[in-house]
Amino acid sequence: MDLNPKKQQLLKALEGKLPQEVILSKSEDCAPYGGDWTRMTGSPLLVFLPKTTEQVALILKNCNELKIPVIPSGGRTGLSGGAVVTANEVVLSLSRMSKISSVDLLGRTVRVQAGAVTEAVHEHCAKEGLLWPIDLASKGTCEVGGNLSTNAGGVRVIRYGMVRKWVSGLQIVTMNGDVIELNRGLEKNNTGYDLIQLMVGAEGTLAVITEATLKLVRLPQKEKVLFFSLPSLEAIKQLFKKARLAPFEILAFEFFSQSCLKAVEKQLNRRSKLDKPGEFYVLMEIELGLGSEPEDLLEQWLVDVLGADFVIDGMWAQSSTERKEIWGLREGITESIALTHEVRKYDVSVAVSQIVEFITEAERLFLSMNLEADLYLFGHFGDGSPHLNIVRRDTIDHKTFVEHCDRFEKELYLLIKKWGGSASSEHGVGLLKKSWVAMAKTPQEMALVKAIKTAFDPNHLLNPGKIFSL
Ligand code: 2HG
Ligand code: ZN
Repeated sequence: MDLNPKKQQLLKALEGKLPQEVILSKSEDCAPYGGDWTRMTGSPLLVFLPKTTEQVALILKNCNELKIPVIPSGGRTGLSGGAVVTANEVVLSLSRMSKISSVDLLGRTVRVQAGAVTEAVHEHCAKEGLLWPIDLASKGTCEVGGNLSTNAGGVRVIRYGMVRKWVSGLQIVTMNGDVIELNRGLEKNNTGYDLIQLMVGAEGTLAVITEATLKLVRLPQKEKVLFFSLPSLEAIKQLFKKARLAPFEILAFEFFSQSCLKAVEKQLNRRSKLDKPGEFYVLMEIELGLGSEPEDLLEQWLVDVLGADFVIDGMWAQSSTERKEIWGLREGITESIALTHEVRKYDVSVAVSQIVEFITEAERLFLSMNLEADLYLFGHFGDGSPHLNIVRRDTIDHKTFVEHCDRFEKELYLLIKKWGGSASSEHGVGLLKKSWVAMAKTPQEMALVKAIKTAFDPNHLLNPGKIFSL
């Protein structure tokens, strides 16, 4: 028999008020909800899987009264530990609230519940020729509530920006059980503080998002995927300059190093279709204009680029299968590296115009420290957002690896500061980037942040310890 008094009190307070299937109490049933893709994990006190906003409100209100901390949970694909259980908190999973309403064609919006899976929203809106333009490798598992709470990025930020641009209404529930509608999907509503934008990126520390009105765009019509091998980072910059001046819209401009490609090729057991390898690769997705002969313009551009000395090889996908194959090489990197190795991840951003200089210096720093680890470089070149994955060599154990990474991290954060960048470009802060927040924000800024937290959640019970410690 489980004697945890808080657990017994909460179950008693909710007795007869919630259907049985909403509550998981056996530790083996709760365990999968304790962690995320960082592989950090903890044991939830209880897991709730509500089906309605009223149930969310009831759970939060009772937890508040009993002073029990709550972790809101989406698809748990985060890479910063934002949804990880650390001290036996209750987990509130929104996964069973996954309804997607019909698309509002005039308003170009769709109303969804927070547990809707991102890819399901894409498929739903595609039937109307529309798109919620958030595209990330985890789209088949991550949920809209998590996307909003972390202000997710992804591979199309260069074209559409981050998640915060694509929401015009939120329903939230505060810790005391109040249900609040924010902005009601209005395009224009100039009435002071924008609480939606405060909720986006709050990582579930202020209130729980239960529904959202998402803004949509026309589905790109004529997409093309191009793939290049290049000799250096400087060459990527030159290609990017050419692409910026080209007669088409860039939807994605992603890069990765040869070691990343090799890891993915090994895992997928197939080779890239480029004949000549390079130190780096670029996947570029574009949308052709709707005017006459756009393909001819692209062909001319490609011939010109392939003739330049900074490109080793290049191709353009000839079918949707080939397009998916090329995207598979980019989207498979995280998994391919993590499957066989222990990894420490850095999700950095600097001004787009300085990305090459920054990566060069970061790489130099890494090599100068002679760590028993390898550096895998990839990410969103066109957003100034490289991912640095540090991979443990077999010559050291886990403990030594952590020490090596901690040493590197200190220096890396100083470097990021020097370049005026950020140590969390798109993965959020969670548990892993807290030292960066403490270092990057002034005491005055932190005091305001903490005052906002206290205004929403006076007992400090929502996702405690994430982003900052109180
Ligand atoms: C990506 O861009 C994701 O693929 C994951 O943000 C990055 O694994 C990583 O470090
Ligand atoms: Zn990324």
